[in-house]
Amino acid sequence: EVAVRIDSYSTSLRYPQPKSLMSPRSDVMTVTPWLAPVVWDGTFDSSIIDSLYQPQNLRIGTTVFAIGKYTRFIKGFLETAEKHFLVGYKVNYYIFTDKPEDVPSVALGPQRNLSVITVSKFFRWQEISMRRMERILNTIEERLLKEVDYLYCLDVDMLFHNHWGAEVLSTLVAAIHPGYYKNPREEFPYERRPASQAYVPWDQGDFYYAGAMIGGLIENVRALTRTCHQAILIDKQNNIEAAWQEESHLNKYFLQHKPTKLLSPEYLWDDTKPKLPEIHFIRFSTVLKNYAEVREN
Ligand code: 2GW
Ligand code: MN
Repeated sequence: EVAVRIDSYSTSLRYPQPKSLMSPRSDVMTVTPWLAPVVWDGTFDSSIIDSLYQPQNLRIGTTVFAIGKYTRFIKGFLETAEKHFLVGYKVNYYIFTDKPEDVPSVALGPQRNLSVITVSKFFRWQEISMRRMERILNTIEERLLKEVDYLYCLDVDMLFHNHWGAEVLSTLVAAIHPGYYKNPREEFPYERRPASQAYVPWDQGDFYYAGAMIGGLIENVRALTRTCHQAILIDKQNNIEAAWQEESHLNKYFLQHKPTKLLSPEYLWDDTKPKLPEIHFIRFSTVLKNYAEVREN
């Protein structure tokens, strides 16, 4: 049982009283119409969050794919994750790579471990990205169900810059894409062809969610990867590939299975964008990369 045990709360902790008539933020949405919190700076108190989650001795898994030239991103990802990602919690990194000899050794803190999982390289980059769903699903069923309570699946071409802590934990967690949080739904780059399993009609959609972060309880991430992988296979049989590969399928899934917690763009930023006033902290952000160079075979 991994639900938060409120009964274990220690009364020794002192913190400012929550104010019933005051919203922590007036400039951003902090709760969705289905009552899922949207995590922004100012909406949570880390000392309370940690006092709830720390006693549960949670095991948190993190999958990261680094295939071909993307092995160059592992070092920065891990070094900065050690500074900011769920520090103080038991974290297992699972690095999927075709070049296990290129995985650098990075000093890990206490209670933190790393497993390398050797996988083959797909010829098309779209497959490399899309097949993560299948590979995560298989690994969940082979071992992660036994090894972790929560699983977070992240892009590797990223760096942590600030706290990314236990406030992200919930049953099913999505990150709002930094490129589309101000846009009307008609401008979201959903798959618009009805022939695809990822199809979303123009008059539907809550947010545009990023493919670079999927999280939640292991059973919920299992259900998500299973459904998305099956949808990708059906599309393949029908000779159609969704506009943004697995990100399109993920967006269809989150429309039908609402996330229980949303991460604001603080939690998944893009360094090519200027920092905007509502973004108090950039916590995790894409590394600027030379697309042409890193993507050639
Ligand atoms: C990807 C695109 C083109 C050429 C190579 C690759 C590639 C990706 C690769 O050679 N090796 C590799 O390990 N990857 C993994 O796939 C790696 O973990 C990377 O972070 C992830 C997604 O590829 P990435 O980071 O180049 O895609 P983004 O950041 O431009 O894209 C978003 O859209 C993608 C779908 O097209 C995914 O949904 C991704 O999660 C999104 O962030
Ligand atoms: Mn990426």
